Amino acid sequence: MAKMNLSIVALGVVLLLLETTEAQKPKKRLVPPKTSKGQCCDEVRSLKVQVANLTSILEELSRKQETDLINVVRQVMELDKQKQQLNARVTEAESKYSEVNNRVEIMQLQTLQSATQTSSHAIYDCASLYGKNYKISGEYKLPKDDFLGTPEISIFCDMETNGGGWTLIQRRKIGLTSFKQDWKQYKTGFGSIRGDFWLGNDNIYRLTRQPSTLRIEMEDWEGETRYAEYGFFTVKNELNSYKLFLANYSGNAGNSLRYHNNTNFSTNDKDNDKCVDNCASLRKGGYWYNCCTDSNLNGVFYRYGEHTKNTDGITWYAWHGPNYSLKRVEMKVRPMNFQP
Ligand SMILES: [Ca+2]
Repeated sequence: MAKMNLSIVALGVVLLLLETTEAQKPKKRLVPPKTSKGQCCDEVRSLKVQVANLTSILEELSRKQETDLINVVRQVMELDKQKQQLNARVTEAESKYSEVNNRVEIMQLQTLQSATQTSSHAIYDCASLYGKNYKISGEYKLPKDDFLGTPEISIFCDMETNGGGWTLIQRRKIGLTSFKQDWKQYKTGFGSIRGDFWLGNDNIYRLTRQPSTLRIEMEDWEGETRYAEYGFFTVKNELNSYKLFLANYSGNAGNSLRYHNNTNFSTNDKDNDKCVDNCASLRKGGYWYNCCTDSNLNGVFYRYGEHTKNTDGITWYAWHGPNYSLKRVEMKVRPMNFQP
């Protein structure tokens, strides 16, 4: 019995041993994945570290790039500023040069004028100056006219446009000179010959006693330019209210002075228009008003941004209608028979 019992115990031990080995088997199988998982995690960890390093390198690079870019932009801005300063210096030098040049011109002219005062080669306008070989645009002097009793005047000559020889009778470009002036001012002229001015109705009469051409050049706020030319242009004297006569339109701005043909000059203190209203007062400038206007080159100067709000601006209806005030205008005359 005891032997049997022993063998049962032995069998039991064997079985138990077998069971434990069986039980250990799966454990043994678990070992290899356990080690590979460890390797993988290490690899992932090291990759993560590498990625982190690369990311920080990238970040540093992009920061550096940004600073580099900012530096380059700064340098460009600095260079731009220097360029502007140099440009300003060049402009200043140029303007000084042209100023000096102009003074020399005027001195030469005055010498010439005093030398030819008694000769028959009289100087009437920019066209006769051009004929005497003065071919630089700028300010000149006209001697007094004893016959008309008009004094010596400063004139501005355009010696370039379409052959040159043009005497400016009006200019709008700066906008600081008011054109809301009375009869007396429009008669003698006002403003600055290098800036905005009206040459004066007496002087316009003096210039257009010889058969003349009128050229009007205009610029809008978009920088586009147009012109209107009248092959025939003249005004009468003060006794006849500087009545306007013109004909033979050509150009690309449209014929917005035709409506003013055969009309007298009006100012806010002298209503010579063909209307119940006082056009000069309504439109705030002296002009050859009909009833009232198809153009008003002596209207109010409105700056960019406010140039499309009013009807009393510098208008030329055929181009921009009644609500657009032009940026720049020049009115100039020369004899019909001028040969460049
Ligand atoms: Ca009236």
